[in-house]
Amino acid sequence: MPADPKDTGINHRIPPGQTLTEGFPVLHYGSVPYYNDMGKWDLRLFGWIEEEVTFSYKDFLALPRREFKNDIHCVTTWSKLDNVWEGVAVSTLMEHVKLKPEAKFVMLHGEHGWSTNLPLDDFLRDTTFLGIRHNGQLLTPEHGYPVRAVVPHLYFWKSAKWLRGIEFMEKDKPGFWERNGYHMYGNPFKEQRYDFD
Ligand SMILES: Nc1nc2c(c(=O)[nH]1)N[C@H]1C(S)=C(S)[C@@H](COP(=O)(O)O)O[C@H]1N2
Ligand SMILES: [Mo]
Repeated sequence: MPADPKDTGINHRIPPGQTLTEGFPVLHYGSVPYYNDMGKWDLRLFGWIEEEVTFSYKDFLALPRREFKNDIHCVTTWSKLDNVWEGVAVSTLMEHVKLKPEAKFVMLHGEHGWSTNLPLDDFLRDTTFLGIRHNGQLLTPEHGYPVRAVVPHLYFWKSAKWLRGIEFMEKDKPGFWERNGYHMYGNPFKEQRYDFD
């Protein structure tokens, strides 16, 4: 590619076919869950692990959190740069889990049976986390309160809102959008939008 004198250094951060937005669009299938009793909320880790682990909301909030900065890319062609999040690193979460050797893929389960799949190695990246705050504010119900996954190196549909379960799987299986024509992996820099890309 020829050098572009107007390139301020962010062009390489914008994947092909994407347009920047300053807003924060809300996108999901189905309805937004509203929680009025956090005592009923939990996050269950299950599948190919030595022992199932369930975090209550209180347990979850007791996990150490840190700041994450990233860019997000939605398959519907918007990208949003320089997001600042607060969340629990996957490495912190995994201190409570002993993986079995069979575990190779992960299914993230949201509220109402929504799900999305990714390889275990992508889940374990140090850029993947479980977020509770975005740009200084607690996640709104529309953006996934109380806890959403954030997997910034894949299209944003992999970032499950209203996370309730993390399933460790031996074989890859399509989640909700993946069953409906989206790509099994979803690398935005390779434009892996649909399963025929
Ligand atoms: N539980 C759940 N998580 C979800 C979705 C959904 O329908 N249900 N949609 C995904 C899609 S397609 C996108 S683009 C992002 C949008 O997140 P936002 O509404 O915070 O921008 O959430 C993802 N996470
Ligand atoms: Mo999306």
